[in-house]
Amino acid sequence: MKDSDFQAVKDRLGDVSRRDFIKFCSIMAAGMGLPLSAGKDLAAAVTDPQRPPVIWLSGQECTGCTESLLRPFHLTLEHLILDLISLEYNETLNAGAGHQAEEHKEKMIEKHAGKFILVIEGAIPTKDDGIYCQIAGRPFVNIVQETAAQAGAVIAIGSCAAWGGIAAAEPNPTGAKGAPQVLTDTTVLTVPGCPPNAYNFVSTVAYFLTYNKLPAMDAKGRPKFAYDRLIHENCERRPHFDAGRFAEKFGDEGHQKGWCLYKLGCKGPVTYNNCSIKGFNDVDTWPVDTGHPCFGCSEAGIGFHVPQFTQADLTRESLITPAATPAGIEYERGGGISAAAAGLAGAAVGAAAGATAVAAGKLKSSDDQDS
Ligand code: FSX
Ligand code: SF4
Ligand code: F3S
Repeated sequence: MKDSDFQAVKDRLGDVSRRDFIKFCSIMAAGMGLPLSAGKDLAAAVTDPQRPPVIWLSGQECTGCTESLLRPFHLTLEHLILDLISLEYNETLNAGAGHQAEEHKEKMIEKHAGKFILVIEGAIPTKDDGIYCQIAGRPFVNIVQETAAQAGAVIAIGSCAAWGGIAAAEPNPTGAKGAPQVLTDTTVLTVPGCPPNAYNFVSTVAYFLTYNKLPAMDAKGRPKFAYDRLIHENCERRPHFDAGRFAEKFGDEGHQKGWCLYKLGCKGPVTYNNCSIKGFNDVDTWPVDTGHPCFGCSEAGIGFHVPQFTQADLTRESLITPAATPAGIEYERGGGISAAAAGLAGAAVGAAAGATAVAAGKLKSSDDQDS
């Protein structure tokens, strides 16, 4: 990072020293599986005066994605990066409005054609030629298609933009779709979650600015550094799941003791995300930590689709993957999951060998254990 580049942005960083700034970037690099030394490259890229800007389009959504980026009130990495990503158009944050904002957007698109990062927030209604979401008198779907054709990279932030989210829940009256379903000929990186963790988004943007390419993605277009593990694999309540200790009702003894929320409908065993590792914003917490089952908000086909209190189907993967922490020894053994779920679990683990026997034993139904 050049001294002159850092000085040019220093007034926007408040009291943060050059050294601390590089440290922040190194932590972000490590979170993406990069060597700590890559932090210097990230710092140089996000302070480069020539960095490409971000154009942010908002469609059918609640603005929660933008809000989640704004929540930190201490000087945090997210805050710093949001200030530095050169956000040239975002309807919630624009200083101008109406014609003035639209003209500025067009100018920026023209000036940075082929280089700017297009961020899409919100679902894209497609029914009846997209008339159910219009901006400046034009259907959002058309704006998205035209802008994406000129972008250097396209990122869909939030579940709405990634796969339709709440807007696409049955019966989906507006024909809402995610960006990958509309931009079928374009590579779209998705950062699902309702809202997603700001950290995953800013890390992705910093990666693109540094390496001029998007980070490695899974088959659903999600950055692997954040979405390659089930929430259940690293959940702090996992030792209770493995030991058969479950909250049965909100407020019961198990719930008060912090036991596993599987029986209350937790979708952690079928949802890929890093919520259990990387807490949200300053509060550094996540739904399960606060006592609420994961709703599967980031997983297509789960969030806004499978009812909240329906127990997740346990797969072989969710059972055999070792937990990040060993089971505690201070509690007595719990009663196990329901007979129906145990049957599914048994079928799933039956196909695997070795370590699965341990999990299978722990997942016996209450009936089995009583007899
Ligand atoms: Fe809201 Fe974003 Fe949910 Fe959707 O997040 S938090 S409804 S994913 O598009 O604003
Ligand atoms: Fe955590 Fe939910 Fe898995 Fe229980 S079912 S261990 S609460 S992710
Ligand atoms: Fe969403 Fe579940 Fe994480 S509800 S925020 S994916 S814990």
